[in-house]
Amino acid sequence: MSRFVDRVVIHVAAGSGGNGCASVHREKFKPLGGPDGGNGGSGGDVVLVVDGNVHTLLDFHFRPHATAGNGKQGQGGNRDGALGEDLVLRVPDGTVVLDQRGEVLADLVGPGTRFVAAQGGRGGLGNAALASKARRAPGFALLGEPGDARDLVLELRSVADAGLLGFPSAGKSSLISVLSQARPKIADYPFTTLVPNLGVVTAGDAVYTIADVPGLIPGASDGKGLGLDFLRHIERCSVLVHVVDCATYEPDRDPVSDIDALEAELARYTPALGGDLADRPRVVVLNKIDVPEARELAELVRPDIEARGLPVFEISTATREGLRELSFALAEVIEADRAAKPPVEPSRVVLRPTAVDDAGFTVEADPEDEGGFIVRGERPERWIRQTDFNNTEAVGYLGDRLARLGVEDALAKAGAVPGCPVTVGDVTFDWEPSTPAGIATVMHGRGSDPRLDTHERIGAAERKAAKQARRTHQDYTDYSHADEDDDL
Ligand SMILES: Nc1nc2c(ncn2[C@@H]2O[C@H](COP(=O)(O)OP(=O)(O)OP(=O)(O)O)[C@@H](O)[C@H]2O)c(=O)[nH]1
Ligand SMILES: [Mg+2]
Repeated sequence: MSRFVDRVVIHVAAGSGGNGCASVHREKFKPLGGPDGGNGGSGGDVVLVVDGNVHTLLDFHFRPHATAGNGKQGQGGNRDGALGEDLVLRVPDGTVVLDQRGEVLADLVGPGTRFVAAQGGRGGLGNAALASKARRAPGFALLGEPGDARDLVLELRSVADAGLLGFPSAGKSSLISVLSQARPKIADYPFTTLVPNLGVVTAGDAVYTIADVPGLIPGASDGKGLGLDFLRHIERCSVLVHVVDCATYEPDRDPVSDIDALEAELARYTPALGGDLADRPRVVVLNKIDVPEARELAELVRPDIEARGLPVFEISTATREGLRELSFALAEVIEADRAAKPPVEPSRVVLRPTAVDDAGFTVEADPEDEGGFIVRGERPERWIRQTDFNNTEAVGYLGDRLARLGVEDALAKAGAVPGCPVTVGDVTFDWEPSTPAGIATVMHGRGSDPRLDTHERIGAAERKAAKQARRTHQDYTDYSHADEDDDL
């Protein structure tokens, strides 16, 4: 028997981006023909996709680690590195993705619905792509970025329209077996059902799904019996069906107190998907009326239950009495609920909750380093990861980017003084606001690969850059925008 697993912790790691390449074109009579280093390929994503043929999270239980492919490095001759391969993980309909703290990141409903669980790192730009008017021959390339890596919790919350609730042995599995093609295990001992079963019911034109969850007993909310965990499988249901055993011999039970006991347990369950089970429509099924005493008891309690405003159906799964009426009545409630809800769009792409890009950054005093500052922000931190700190040109380029974003001004405003430590991501610099780029100390170094035959023209560009540097910061910012590489 295959095992049913409805909660797993998985570790997803996207691929890293490949490094960009710094290369100079060579030909027989033109040995230094300009930058031709290609870009690194982006790392592959780890993507979750709902597959209607997958019904359990069992696979992830055995293989909890998922890693996508790395992007390849760029090469000379303007050859870009290959993209890393995406890793696609197939999950059952109704899989909820949570982070380690229990926050819901995505609710995957409808076959084809996708969720990027870990985004691949960007490939670094090669020096060909980094060349611009002001920087004709960059002697550096950007590094590829690491891919996202995180731990996620996957929880299956079955997508069923009707959920069967009841004490053990009330006949829930028997009911699903006579209403649908599902064949769950049925036996006369309690807790026969250990995992939820789903069945598809056809009533006239209506087709709906019904879920049978393990039986509940008083104290379930304190972990008695199988506890309340399985209730997550009825969270999405349009209607809850109380299946009541009218033929039980247990002395202290009767249909009304059974319903009260289960309602008390239900009230202590908090649905993770929000909403409240209390306002979900309910239907009461009085089962086993093929037993004469049970029929009598059902007749007796029916008015009391109806007085609470609950529709009551007397049935026998053994003789199939009352089933047709019940199945049509459930269809009616479900159809009404479907009509009231916005339609679920299958193949809806669920985006990552954290924005890939935000324009902003913050500067704050470093609590651990007197006089130091920390710059936080998606872009500054990314740029740090892309920088090869062994290459002064690359560091200069980083300085330009940070200055253009306004980091320089913000640091000055926050009270940063020359030489104070500034941390961005996992790198700490000594702040040197002597050039408009601040952190950059090699303002003159950009675009001057000495191997290049165009170096005279570059000398001119260099002089222009130095002139720009003496201008006001505003002018400088405008000038730099010509590069249009903020988002690289
Ligand atoms: N006489 C009679 N017995 C029934 C009827 N429905 C179910 N039973 C019996 O009741 C017992 C329990 O039935 P199940 O369908 O396994 O009950 P359950 O609610 O799924 O029980 P758990 O899975 O343990 O929570 C079995 O022996 C069934 O044959 C009925 O309509 N009439
Ligand atoms: Mg059962």
